[in-house]
Amino acid sequence: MENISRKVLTLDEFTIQQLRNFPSATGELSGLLRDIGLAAKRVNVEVNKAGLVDILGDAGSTNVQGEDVKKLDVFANNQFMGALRHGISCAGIASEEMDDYIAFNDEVSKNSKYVCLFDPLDGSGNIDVNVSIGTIFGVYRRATTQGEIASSQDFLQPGRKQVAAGYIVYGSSTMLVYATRRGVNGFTLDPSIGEFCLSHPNIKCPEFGKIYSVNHGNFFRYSEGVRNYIDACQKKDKSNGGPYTQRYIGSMVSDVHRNLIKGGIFMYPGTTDKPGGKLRLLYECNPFAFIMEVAGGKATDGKQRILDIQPETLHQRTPLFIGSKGMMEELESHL
Ligand code: P6P
Repeated sequence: MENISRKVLTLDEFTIQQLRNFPSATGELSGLLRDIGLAAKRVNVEVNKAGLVDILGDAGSTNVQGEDVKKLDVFANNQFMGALRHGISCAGIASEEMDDYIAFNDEVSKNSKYVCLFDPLDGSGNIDVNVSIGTIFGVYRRATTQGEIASSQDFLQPGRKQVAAGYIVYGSSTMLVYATRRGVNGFTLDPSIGEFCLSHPNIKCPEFGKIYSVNHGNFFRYSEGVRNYIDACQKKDKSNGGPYTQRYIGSMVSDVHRNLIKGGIFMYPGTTDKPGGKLRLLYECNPFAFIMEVAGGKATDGKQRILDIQPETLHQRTPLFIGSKGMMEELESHL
């Protein structure tokens, strides 16, 4: 059966097409991705009107309809949790917004194959100033037996065990990008039909780029190796693959998305006061590390592959260096 030849494929059509190419697949992963796409559309509506809090009411107040206005990241968490709980593909979730994981205890969920970890709205501090923000998610096959209730070892798996990972960036347009081992594909929301449509098939990260992303405010708290690499970036010119430009939005989803598409390196190193860095391993760094490696890039904590780190706790942090393979190898020569 030839693939659908329609010019524009929706996310649902694409995941079903992937399913047709792998008859052994059960369709659960496609179902889970559709559930995430649905929640993303609901979050997108609220994010797009976030600037209207004076009309809609700020978090903790009641809006004109007399409903409790929730903080957007709590709202987003509830949307993704609700969509996954009511789907048929997820046995439980862990989230940046919740202290502990939640195992769904209905029969259908207990028989599901996957668990999902996510940061429902990363960079939510940027909402008030209209800077792009995003959702990040990772999907694992559960480590415990289907039929049992999910437990902590389902969520504390190294990132290399992910079967899928992705993000939604609520920016100038709203995009959903997800990776399986078969590739990375990007879908742009078409508001006229309310569907994510395939716009960036088979994304590959260029081996070299000219963008480096880091918070210079922490420069004198970085290690000597990191400072030497940043110095080398600033000295690039036409003779050695430069000149480089520094781009740092302060919203990880936007910074890493741009560097994935155009080539570049994003760094959130440890500092003298916070040697573990700021970014969370399980639901910020692991999903992006999976996506970047499938796209041909690299992701480390400065010493080892992010995807090889054995998690100890749900919310542990890690330093992160991620991006174009050639730029990462140059960084490693300085560390
Ligand atoms: P800093 C947003 O708060 C976030 O978690 C990431 O999205 C972003 O990359 C990082 O923090 C920015 O942190 O310390 O540079 O402001």
